[in-house]
Amino acid sequence: MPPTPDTPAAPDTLATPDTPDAPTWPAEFAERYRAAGWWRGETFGQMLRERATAHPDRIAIVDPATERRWTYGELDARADRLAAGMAARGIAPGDRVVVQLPNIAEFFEVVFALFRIGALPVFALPAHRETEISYFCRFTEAAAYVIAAEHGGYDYRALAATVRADVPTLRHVWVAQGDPGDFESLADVPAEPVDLPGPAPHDLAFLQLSGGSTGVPKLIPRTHDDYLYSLWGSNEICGVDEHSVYLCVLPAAHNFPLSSPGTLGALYAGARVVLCPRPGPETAFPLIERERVTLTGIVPPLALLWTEAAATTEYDLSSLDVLLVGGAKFSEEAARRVRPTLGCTLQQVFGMAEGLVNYTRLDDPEETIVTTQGRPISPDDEIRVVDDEDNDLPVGATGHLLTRGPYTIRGYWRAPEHNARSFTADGFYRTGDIVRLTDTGHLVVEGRAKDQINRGGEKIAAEEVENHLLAHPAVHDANVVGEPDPYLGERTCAYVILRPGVEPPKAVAVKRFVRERGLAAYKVPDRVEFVDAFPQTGVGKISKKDLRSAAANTAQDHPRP
Ligand code: OOB
Repeated sequence: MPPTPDTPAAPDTLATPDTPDAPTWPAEFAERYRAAGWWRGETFGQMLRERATAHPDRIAIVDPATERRWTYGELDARADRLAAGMAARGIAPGDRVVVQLPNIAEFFEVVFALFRIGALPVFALPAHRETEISYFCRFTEAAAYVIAAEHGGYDYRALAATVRADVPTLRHVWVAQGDPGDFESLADVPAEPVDLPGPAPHDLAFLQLSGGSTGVPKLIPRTHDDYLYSLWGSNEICGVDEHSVYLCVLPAAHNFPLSSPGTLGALYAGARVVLCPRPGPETAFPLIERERVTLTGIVPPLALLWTEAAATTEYDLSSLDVLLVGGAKFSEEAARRVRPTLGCTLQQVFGMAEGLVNYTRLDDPEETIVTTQGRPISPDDEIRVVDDEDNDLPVGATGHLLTRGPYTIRGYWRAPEHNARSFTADGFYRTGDIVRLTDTGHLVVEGRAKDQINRGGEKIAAEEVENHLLAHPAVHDANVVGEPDPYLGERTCAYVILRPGVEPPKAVAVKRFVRERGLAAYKVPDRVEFVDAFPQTGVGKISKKDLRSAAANTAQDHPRP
């Protein structure tokens, strides 16, 4: 066994010091969470080492696209060797490394190598393009960027070349799969393991992306202590143990498949992770049969597809015990179809990368499972449902959800102005969700106050897309809203006022313009409508509420092609 790179928390490091980059839990909260046993004082590096020592030959990761099966011992050794090679190339504790990988085994090798160093993965999604990646690299002053050469017909090396030319801090681009072109292959980085001091449990582990409602995404700083709690807390609720097999269907970097209970929860339990290269039933169902998958997590539009396909599938899905559905509201009718068609228990998940995760419990009555979005992981998750003036509302009333707890952040990374708005003075996170609490303590999501569109689980900040539309020379003003979609739940509609006297562009040209600005495809408006004016509120502000109902009416008249 190579030397242990992580040192346990020294007794004098028990506070969670505010980092210069983000506020963290006040000492009395940190003490409480430790005393309650939520924060166990471990790091991801130690966690993997312990599992690898206990059962080195057990399979940890199955990558069906390349027919690789890595044991815990192998994953651990790979993480050590990659950490040594990255450290030799100057990656130091606290450095940020943007990781943009599809669902391939290297994702875990890279992430655990960075955890061992104490460098922070910044979790980009494969759908992100130049606009997003340049921003993440620049804003985090990233030292490195990890990609696959190609995925889904897209060449990430071209993207990396542009970004590297743009961002002076970016010293390395590593290509984890495929021809590295002008960059270094990740396979050439590993070196003989070295003794690395490693992070402390209260240190930051990584930066996750917020769905956001502002012009640019905010970064979410998660610590080893707090994230590990969300993993084992989820495992207990979702029944994950060493016999579980978790199928990772959604992009691995997203908080839901990462931690609810996700791939990292499965690894925490000493279970097996199977990577699903594409989310459709034609890829997932054969893998469920072959690998005897016991649980997985998907978004509502996929759940619709899966339940439809399950009715006529030839594949044996009988190993599947639990289907987690979350990321967006799952309709009651669709929820009712899960057990009869897939033969497993539905678990609704209402979570957020900022922290709080709610689950329906496996032994909840069926009515609770299909009509609520669950209740929090922790007895120390504090939930407030408030009116517009932050007054607490009685149980059963609908209002804004505020939350605070042992795995909910106290502030975004390097964003003091946002933090003043997104958190109360006493540290509650303003989720932007409109909810109702039932008398059993379950939450029902009733809507959203934040200016965001939830397109089948993919979050789009209206302001971000509006800014891109405003860059079009013919556009005078733009407003982006969500409109109902039978499959996605919501899709985007952009209302645009054109400049007088210009040649009016076609709607498709406006969409193309947005796409060509290097934005993730899911953010390109589904529909663009030209108008002469926007509806206004009584005080003369633009009424997004009226735009939303106008969009809903049109959507009803013109269903999706
Ligand atoms: C998950 O995380 P994010 O950060 O992409 O998005 C969080 C937001 C929530 O604030 C809420 O607006 C929405 O997504 N949401 C749901 C929902 N689950 C998430 N809205 C209605 N019903 C649900 N079940 O999406 C996420 C993170 C961890 C686990 C699961 C989902």
